[in-house]
Amino acid sequence: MSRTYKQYINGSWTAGESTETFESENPATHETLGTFHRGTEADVEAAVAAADEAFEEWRSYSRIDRAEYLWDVYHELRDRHEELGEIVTRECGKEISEGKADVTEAWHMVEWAAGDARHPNGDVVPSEVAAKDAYMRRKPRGVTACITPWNFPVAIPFWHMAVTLVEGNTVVWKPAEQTPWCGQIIAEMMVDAGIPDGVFNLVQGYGDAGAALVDDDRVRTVLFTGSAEVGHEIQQQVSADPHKRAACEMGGKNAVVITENADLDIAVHAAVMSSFKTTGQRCVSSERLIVHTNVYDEFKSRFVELAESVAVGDPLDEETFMGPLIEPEHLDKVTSYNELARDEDVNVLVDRTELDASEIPDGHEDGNWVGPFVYEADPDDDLRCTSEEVFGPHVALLEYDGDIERAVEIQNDTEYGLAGSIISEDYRELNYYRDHTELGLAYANLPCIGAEVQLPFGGVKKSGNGYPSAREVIEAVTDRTAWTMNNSKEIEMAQGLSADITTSE
Ligand code: UN1
Repeated sequence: MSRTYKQYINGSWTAGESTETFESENPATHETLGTFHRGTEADVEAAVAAADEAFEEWRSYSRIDRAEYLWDVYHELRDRHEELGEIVTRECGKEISEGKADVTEAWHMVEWAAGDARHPNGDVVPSEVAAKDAYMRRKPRGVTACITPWNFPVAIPFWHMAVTLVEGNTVVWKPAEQTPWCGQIIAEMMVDAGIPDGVFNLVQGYGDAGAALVDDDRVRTVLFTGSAEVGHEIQQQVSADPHKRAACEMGGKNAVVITENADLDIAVHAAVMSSFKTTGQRCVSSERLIVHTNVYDEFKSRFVELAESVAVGDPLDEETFMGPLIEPEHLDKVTSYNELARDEDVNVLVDRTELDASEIPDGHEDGNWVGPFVYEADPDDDLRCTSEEVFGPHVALLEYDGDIERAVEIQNDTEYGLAGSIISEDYRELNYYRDHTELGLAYANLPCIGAEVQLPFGGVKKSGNGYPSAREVIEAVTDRTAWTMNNSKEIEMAQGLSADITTSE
């Protein structure tokens, strides 16, 4: 029997205004995991009002006192690692080591944010004038809307919320409608930590609730991680209001470059991880492999062999490499991109769009199953399949001839700029790639997934305008004041500017 869960607004669990509910489904089985009250505009309004009301008091606490609440959450995340990791896997379909890593990444972010509360904060800045002290102070901006995706249903909410709360902002959070159960458990942790009423609010639901949140005048900052389509809409809307700011992290059409100087063991390993981990459903997943002609044939045969055989199946089984896709609509999307690639006349090398019945574990016939789809295409052809983000295990081999400049040209030939990696033993190639790729996250001799929380995370171009994670989120959720104070009884100005007041007398 699945339970019906409430929202958490102004310190209380509430069904909210609507009688409408929605269900969370296990993507591997379609089993119902829970029923959730669907947030309405009125619920968003109540949550924002509560967050606005709670802000003055919350900001008056010291950063260290605010961080104490997060340390409690940190301990609960660690104590419930196994349980919550399994819930992540059951609700979003990632295989179990990924489900657990999601929880680990969450407590790393909480540790970073709460630990940062005791670190020096701000800069002491010199002045030309000896009697002046100058330093930088930060102020919280106020009510922060956090809108998070289903693919990292525990980690990404803490990328958004941990720093935001420590810096003295209040939060209204709308998790993805596909993973409300993870949202519920995180809210329970905040309640267990005793977070003051109104400081943290959970509204469950769909895009209409998210839109109402972005729209509310009292929301000062919007942190969004998700699709480029929604993110760009948010950016446009928010830019029309001078009081608001949005930090958005969106998708990519990421690539791994494999040069003629690559160690092919590393290349094949990194490419399989980059393309198929999380069933290709990371915003940093790779859908393009840019391979030098001298190593192309060997790379291709080794990569294809693994793509033919990687284990797709029950994500709770430790032997599984790829779980299901998140939902039937997404299965349709990935399938249609595989068809589109065929229509665009690429050379298909592996097509596991429809898995064999024997590959699907018993009791999982209804899951959203898909296997790898691998093809080769000409990097000079203007194709939709090699330029649009699919968000699935759909990957193109792009053969190039020439030097690293040519490989980087192909890498940069995309509207996106999130993550990428280069496989090479030649330091000149590595450094050229590092300095000339249009990317927020770049790796050498590694997969292009798996960033750690203490690094900046985010992209350039169509992939993002701000960094709703790690250190950079501080910039998004605070305003700086450059504070200058005079210790002298005289006023002395910098730049040789005269401080004399002359009169006509
Ligand atoms: C995402 O791809 O949506 O770097 C987030 C990584 C993870 C986060 C990915 N730490 O792969």
